[in-house]
Amino acid sequence: HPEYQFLDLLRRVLEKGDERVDRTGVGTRSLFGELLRFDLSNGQVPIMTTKRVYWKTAVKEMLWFLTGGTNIRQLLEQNVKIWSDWPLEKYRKASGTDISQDEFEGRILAEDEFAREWGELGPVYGKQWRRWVDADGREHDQIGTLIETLKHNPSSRRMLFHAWNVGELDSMALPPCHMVYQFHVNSRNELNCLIFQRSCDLFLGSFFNFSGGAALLHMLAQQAGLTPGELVWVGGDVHIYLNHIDQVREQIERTPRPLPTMTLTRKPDSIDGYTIDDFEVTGYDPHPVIKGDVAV
Ligand code: DHF
Ligand code: TMP
Repeated sequence: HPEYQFLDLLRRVLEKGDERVDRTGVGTRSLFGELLRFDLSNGQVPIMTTKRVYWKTAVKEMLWFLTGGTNIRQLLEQNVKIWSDWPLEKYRKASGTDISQDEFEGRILAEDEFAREWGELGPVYGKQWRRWVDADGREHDQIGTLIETLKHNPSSRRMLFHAWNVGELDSMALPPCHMVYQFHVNSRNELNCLIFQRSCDLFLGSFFNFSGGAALLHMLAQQAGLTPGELVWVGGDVHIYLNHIDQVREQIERTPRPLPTMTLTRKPDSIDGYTIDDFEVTGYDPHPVIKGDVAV
């Protein structure tokens, strides 16, 4: 079962991880340089089963990246709250108030001006993927270029998009974690994707990264007239936060259930046409959710 690769990684990080203090002050156990492979060619998707993963939230996040958006308002309109902590922290510091997350999110939704000023994450994923600005001020749509290459020159070794725009890192709320996506088409017309993630929160972020990556692979394959192949995931600093250790111990005791399958119910005219309703996941019967606090 493919999920054992992931559970083994959790176990190794718990047992052998180097314990250190990280940027957030929470502390982690961490290993460096890990690789997981998931085969999507049989319809299965790496939506893990040893705890319930909110895969729709992960797909909505991926769709938001693809719009080129960088403001949390778009996410909140879809009831997605996973990116609120960072603007909230910034607003609390700047205003000196202790506004609740609910109230902050309410104001982002209700007030245009407030959303423009406080909902913005800076030039994060969406901006770099769809509108990377070069030294001459020209914008580059890396996703558009990728799809054209997949269609017309699929043997290329240059099919990738990148979010680590060095000159703009300082204006991002968080520098990109999943920063490079490279693609490959094999002789069976299957589309393979390699995600390079420099930093991975194994208990919270990873599930979203695998699920979102799988959704992206499905959309790109469909747009380019290919079928999904392998999702290869490479992690740099792969860690478990110290306040997630009990949860991870509980999770690794669980027995994986069959992975679900993903299908697209419709073929939109372009990569910009997808909505959450186009994704159908069947056979998802996970173990119960396990909660953990995110380190900000
Ligand atoms: N920082 C840290 N420390 N870890 C992260 O995983 C992380 N991820 C970011 C931004 N910064 C981060 C963006 N992605 C959650 C999941 C993904 C994510 C941010 C947060 C999260 O809190 N997940 C919870 C709740 C899910 C929900 O309420 O929908 C989970 O239990 O999966
Ligand atoms: P860092 O910038 O100091 O590495 O902190 C980013 C944290 O967020 C780190 O724990 C990794 C985690 N993360 C993910 O695991 N997946 C994601 O998609 C994002 C955005 C962050």
